[in-house]
Amino acid sequence: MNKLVIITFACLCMLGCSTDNPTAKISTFNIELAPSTVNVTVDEPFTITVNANEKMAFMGASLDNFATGGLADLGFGNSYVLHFNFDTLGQKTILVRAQNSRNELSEKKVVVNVTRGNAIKITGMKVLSFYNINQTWDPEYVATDPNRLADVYFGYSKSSLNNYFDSKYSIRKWFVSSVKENQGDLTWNLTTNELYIKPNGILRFGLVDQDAPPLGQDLLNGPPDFRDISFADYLVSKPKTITYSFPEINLQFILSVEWSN
Ligand SMILES: [Ca+2]
Ligand SMILES: [Ca+2]
Repeated sequence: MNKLVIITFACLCMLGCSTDNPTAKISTFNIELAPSTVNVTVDEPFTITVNANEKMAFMGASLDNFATGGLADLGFGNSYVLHFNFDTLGQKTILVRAQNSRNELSEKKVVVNVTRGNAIKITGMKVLSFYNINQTWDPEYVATDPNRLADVYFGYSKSSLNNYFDSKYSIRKWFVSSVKENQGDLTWNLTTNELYIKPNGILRFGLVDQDAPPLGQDLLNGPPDFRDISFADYLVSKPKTITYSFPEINLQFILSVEWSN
């Protein structure tokens, strides 16, 4: 009787074990994410602390399910603080992935909701004048040919985090406009470009004549090939348009803005 029970038990065990790969190991490596907040406003910094149950050999974060970017090896240890800020509105899914020294992965996500707060929205741009406007910027054309005029586009830069691995900020490229060939109307409608910036932020502006890309000529007679503007003088009056003038380089442009309620 005892013999029969033992044999039956052995058969059950073999059946149970046969569905698993006997060489596969179940990973116990695990990370947990601790965000400082999940509700932020435009340009507001926040952190996500990544806590692991063993040392992280590689780690990275992604907003596009790691379609771009990868994992880095920066000596993360068992815990590491990631830094973020956003300037577009809505829900952002931040995926964090880590790997231990045995190539075992753990992945977690945080969903953050970005609201406008008191951010200004830049809705339009009109350039009234710039250095050597109406003059020849493309000398391959004769002086009577409209093609000699500048093919104008502008760029904005603003302060933002260098990357999510540390808390260092720098002035970084933010937006590049379409090109107005041979000056065109020098007017850009930006209402759909989601250009939000904190009222106390600095907006860096550049203006370029596009030649065969990536070549171009600075239209601000630099150096420097940019000008910094702020909204500090307009925080109370909140005008819908602001004219900025830099007479030394014949630069004048009108920014259309929408203030938050
Ligand atoms: Ca040119
Ligand atoms: Ca031209």
